[in-house]
Amino acid sequence: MERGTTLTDMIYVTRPFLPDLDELIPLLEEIWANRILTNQGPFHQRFEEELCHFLEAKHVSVMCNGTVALNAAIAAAEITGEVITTPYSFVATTHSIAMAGLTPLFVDIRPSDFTINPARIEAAITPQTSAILAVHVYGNPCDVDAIQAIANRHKLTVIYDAAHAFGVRYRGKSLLTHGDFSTLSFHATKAFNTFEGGAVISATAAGEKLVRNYRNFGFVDEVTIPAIGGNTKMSEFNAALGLLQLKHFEEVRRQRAEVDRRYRELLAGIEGIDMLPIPPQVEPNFTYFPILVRPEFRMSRDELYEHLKGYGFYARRYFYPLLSTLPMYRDLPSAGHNKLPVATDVAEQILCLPMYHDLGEEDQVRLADAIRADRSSARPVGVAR
Ligand code: T4K
Repeated sequence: MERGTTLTDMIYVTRPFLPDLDELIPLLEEIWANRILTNQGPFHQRFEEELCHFLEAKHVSVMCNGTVALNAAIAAAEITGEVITTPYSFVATTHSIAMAGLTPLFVDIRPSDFTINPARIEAAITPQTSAILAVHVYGNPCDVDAIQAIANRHKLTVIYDAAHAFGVRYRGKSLLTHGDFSTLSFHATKAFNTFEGGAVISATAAGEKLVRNYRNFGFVDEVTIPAIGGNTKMSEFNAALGLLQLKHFEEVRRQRAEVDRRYRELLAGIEGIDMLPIPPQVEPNFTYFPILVRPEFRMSRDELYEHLKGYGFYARRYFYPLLSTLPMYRDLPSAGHNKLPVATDVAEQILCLPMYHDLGEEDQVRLADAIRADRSSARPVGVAR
């Protein structure tokens, strides 16, 4: 049955795009025939080559997920001490700093696009600071020029967590061409998925070499292991799927753009509901559709979240709670919420609405009606309207 035609269907925040199984079978037959399942086999190699082309990047190293991509970039950057970062992200961002034995140093975000505020970075730098880990949150480009200028002045490494930024173009070119490293996630919930997967984009061949050594236990060759590494390789199955998904990406992006356009029309003019504008000179990938539920709206964000569930819409509070409030980070000197007023407010007001390629217009209209409806009028899922 088509999505949207049954009253018992829950609509989740996302639904992955999958190609026809028929398209995948020949690739699986190839894997079955040659029995190379992993360890940087032929599909892995082809996927990296095609990603280099598509992402306009010279050095792409695929990984088994976006979190280990962050781990690999941090290891390759040989960072020490403190890392300036945003508290407004998915938990993997801050955890990757802590897991490397480094200290996160939180800096507030900009109200315009929720990326780290470069005007706050310089004052936060201490003699222990060696890097900036910024996030292109929802695919919104960080202020890459200002960040690079600060990094150059203070000799800091720049890593972009670009988990949300696959295929995003900024000022006519790939957003992933900035910084020393950028990391991607190809998780099922992303605009481009390989079920699980990720990648590190390195600015230099030397950086790429270190990332790739990390990916394979630190091996350089059979008997040379100069550094500590993990096993963060992508399997041949995921790489083959990635090659196939790449063929469909632009069509999926077009479909998502249409869903985004409809939301902007349907939600315009609701008092207390703010949508984030698409930033200038950006070609987005439309992975998320965040709204802010302002105090002027007649329900709180959490009330609206529950209210929408009553209508069968499972929106998500990406990103709440703020990472600086988590038990392992909240005692850090940089974590005080008086130092992070913008991020604190945004985390309290954010709600990401369902966003995926084949979200139907009928469902979007129902969702917009539910946002307009009274709290008392919520109907349990499955009850005929
Ligand atoms: N950096 C940033 C900025 C990130 O946002 C992320 C991940 C990372 C780093 C780390 O990358 P990875 O290591 O994950 O590659 C999800 C994702 O698991 C996570 O990848 C993502 N960010 C984060 C923002 O969201 P959950 O726990 O909210 O996902 P879950 O399982 O509740 O899924 C949401 C909805 O999607 C479900 O209600 C239904 C739908 N769904 C989900 C899955 C997994 C499907 O339809 N099919 C599926 O297979 O974390």
